[in-house]
Amino acid sequence: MNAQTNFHETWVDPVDLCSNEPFTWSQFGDVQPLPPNDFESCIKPFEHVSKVWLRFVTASAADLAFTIEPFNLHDDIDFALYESEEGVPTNLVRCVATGILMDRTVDGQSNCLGMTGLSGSESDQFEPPGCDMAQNNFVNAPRTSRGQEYMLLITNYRSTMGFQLSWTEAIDLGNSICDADNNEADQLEISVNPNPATQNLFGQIQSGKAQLVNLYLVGANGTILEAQKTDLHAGANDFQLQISSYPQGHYYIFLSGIDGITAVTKFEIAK
Ligand SMILES: [Ca+2]
Repeated sequence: MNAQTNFHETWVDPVDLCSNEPFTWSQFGDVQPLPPNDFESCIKPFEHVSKVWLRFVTASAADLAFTIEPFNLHDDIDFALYESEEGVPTNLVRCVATGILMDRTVDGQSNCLGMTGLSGSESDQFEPPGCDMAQNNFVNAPRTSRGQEYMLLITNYRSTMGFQLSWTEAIDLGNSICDADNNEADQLEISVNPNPATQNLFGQIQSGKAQLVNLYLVGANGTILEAQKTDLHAGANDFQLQISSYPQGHYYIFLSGIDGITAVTKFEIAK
């Protein structure tokens, strides 16, 4: 890319959210463009190691409230919410950059790590970088109008582990930007039992098409414990994992399919 490149041209590959189901991003990987200098975002280039852009359209007026929960609960997730038009940000509306101060311990700054989001109980619109006792990870949930498009930049300062975004007020998403993506062939879902498990974990994967996926067993701290490639056929696919050698605790299974489709489930090992 040279200096003459219009940054907008590099922005047209966000992940489109087409429903109000919780959205999971299993692991940051793609290098995505930074926010342009046009906007006084509170997120600066040195403030993160990984990032992803999401895009959505509100189908009706709603309070735009969500939580973003990092899978690694000590991660520092920041975000910037922009109004946008056809994939081009036009107005920065909310920004959260709270994060730990490096000369202090993580334990004393838990109010600046972990879950973040938009909340109706907040009145501030921006949380600057840094951490003091007056700061938290939440800013005001804006009222949105029907048909408004948004782009949401989500960054992770501490790791490439992913997150789950959950809508916490009633909201309908989706319109023409989703028609091409809202395809049954993109279905990928995973469930496991028993939970908690002790010896063997039995799982079922629902896939909208035949595909080769990567399956990861991940510890609560984000460590990948096992990785395997699994050939799925369209429909229900059973699998089994021997988990007796792992200590008691919480674990995740991540699936990463072709086309960037992912699925995740959380379970517990009990002794
Ligand atoms: Ca706040």
